[in-house]
Amino acid sequence: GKRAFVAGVADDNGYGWAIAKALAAAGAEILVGTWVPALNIFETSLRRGKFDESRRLPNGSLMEIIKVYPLDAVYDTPEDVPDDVRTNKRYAGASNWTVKEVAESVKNDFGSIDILVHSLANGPEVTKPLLETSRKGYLAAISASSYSFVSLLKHFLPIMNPGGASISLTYIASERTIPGYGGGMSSAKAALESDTMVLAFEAGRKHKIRVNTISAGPLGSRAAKAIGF
Ligand code: ZID
Repeated sequence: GKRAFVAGVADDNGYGWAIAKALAAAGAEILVGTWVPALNIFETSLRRGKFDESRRLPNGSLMEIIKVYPLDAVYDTPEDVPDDVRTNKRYAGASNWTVKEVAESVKNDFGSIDILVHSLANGPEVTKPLLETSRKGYLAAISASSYSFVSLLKHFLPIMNPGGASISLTYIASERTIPGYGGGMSSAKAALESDTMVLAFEAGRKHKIRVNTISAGPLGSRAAKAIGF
């Protein structure tokens, strides 16, 4: 069977959860990466059976999440983590959650994966028009929503089996003006789409790994509700 790592699952309402379910239904083993500040509530809910109804697969069985890895995809190595984050009480309880460390943990636990899913984005100023977006907000959107994929692929590639695939989720606001998708999020999706082409070339040549992105339709996820979409 195939093994998938799905980055960006913190509840049962988003694309990451739905993709994990589809992969599980097709027989894949599921590992997830959950944003550190959301880790506790996700693991508690999972343990208490709050997601059992939505874990149901077409054959009647329940999706098994083999392991939940804490992840913050805006940090590549422990050296990149600023002190205020490291000591923040929402982060202090977890460890090894930078991208490099998560890839190392998955390698130590399972050796390899076949499928890498990037289903995460964050734009702190998404409700602001681009004209009112700060440099800090713009760069934060790019860091969390675009470079996070470059970093995940870079660090997971060495443990991906040849013939494997990676995928991310984008939005058409990258190529058409969609008011309300601000804060540099439209820019971040444009970067993600361009990077998909370049990374497909590089990862395809070097490791026989496919790189694709899907332009998603509307889904009432936590992220979408936060921007009133
Ligand atoms: P979600 O909240 O379920 O997933 C986002 C996840 O990212 C959450 O679990 C966060 O905890 C996690 N996260 C945030 N920052 C970090 C970080 N630094 N490190 C690790 N994890 C982090 O929302 P979702 O399912 O909507 O989002 C998944 C992907 O789908 C994102 O790339 C979205 O941009 C993309 N997407 C979603 C939608 C949508 O409708 N939900 C659309 C397009 C793309 C869209 O906005 N018409 C109007 C709007 C849209 C489509 C059509």
